[in-house]
Amino acid sequence: MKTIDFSKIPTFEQLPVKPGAPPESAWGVFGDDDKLGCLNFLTPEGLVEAAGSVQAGKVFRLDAKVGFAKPPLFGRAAVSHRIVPLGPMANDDLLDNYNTQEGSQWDGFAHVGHIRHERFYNGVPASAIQDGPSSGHSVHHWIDKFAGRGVLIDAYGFRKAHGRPVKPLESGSYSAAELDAALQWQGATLKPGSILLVRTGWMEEYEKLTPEGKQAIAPFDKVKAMGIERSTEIVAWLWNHRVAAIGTDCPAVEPLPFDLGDERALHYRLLPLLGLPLGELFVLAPLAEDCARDRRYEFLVVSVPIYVEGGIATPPNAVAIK
Ligand code: UVW
Repeated sequence: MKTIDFSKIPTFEQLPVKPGAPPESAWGVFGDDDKLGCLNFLTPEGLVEAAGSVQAGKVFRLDAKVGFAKPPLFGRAAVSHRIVPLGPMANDDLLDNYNTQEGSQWDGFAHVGHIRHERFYNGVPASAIQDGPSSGHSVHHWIDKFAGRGVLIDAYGFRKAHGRPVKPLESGSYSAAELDAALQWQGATLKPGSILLVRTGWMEEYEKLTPEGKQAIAPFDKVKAMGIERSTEIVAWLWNHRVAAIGTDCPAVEPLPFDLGDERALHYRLLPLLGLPLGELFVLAPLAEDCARDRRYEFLVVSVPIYVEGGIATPPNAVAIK
């Protein structure tokens, strides 16, 4: 973690700063060899300040249990847990077939490159994505960088409180204006260098489905979800607020279904262009309920990515502490 001078960071409107970099890209802002992207907005000062928001001694786990999605979404492999006896009084574990994106996850920068520019964040080519420490991008670069101020926007709770219909398992979106309105309703602010969590209600609704219902919505072309609007406005809003990472309780941060050929997809604009980690399938309801009770939507977030050199994505292994 490094101190940064936020006043020297270009606005979204000033991007790109690097000659030849694609429009709307933050390539070069944090250096040509940067592997952290917006995680650079998490500073030692921000972390110390966030520690001050720990006042009640409450810990909220943000990952669902491994294997919660049955079957995993988008055709991903299902993990299985086996106990391997070592001796009469000793055991090990085996997690077979573990896909780091089978459930709650941060998408790393090697997960998705830009379809037209054919580059990953900061201009890294596909040929540089490989197994091991020399990969062009990897979640192992994040293992000691992912802690700081967390802010929850309970977009789902905001709509419900205003008597507006909200169907998390249907396609729909939250605009920047609505996120601002929800923040105001909560009495919260989004300070520069925050890990932003947005509750859409998707996980809670998913848990209410029958096994057959879960099976039916699992394929990529069948999943529907409320999410963050696919718009230039929201991309600018995230960058100009210096959001360090965005974690949601829906499957793709953005609404589903989405067209993989659509350049406006947030997966293309946020991961490869801005270098913003995307968090999906987080557990946010217990945290949201607690925030509504004490009207405190700011807390410490600590996420410890899996230490796999060359890792594409990671379970968040994250907690919010109040
Ligand atoms: C999609 O691309 C829809 O999601 P994920 O980040 O899980 O691959």
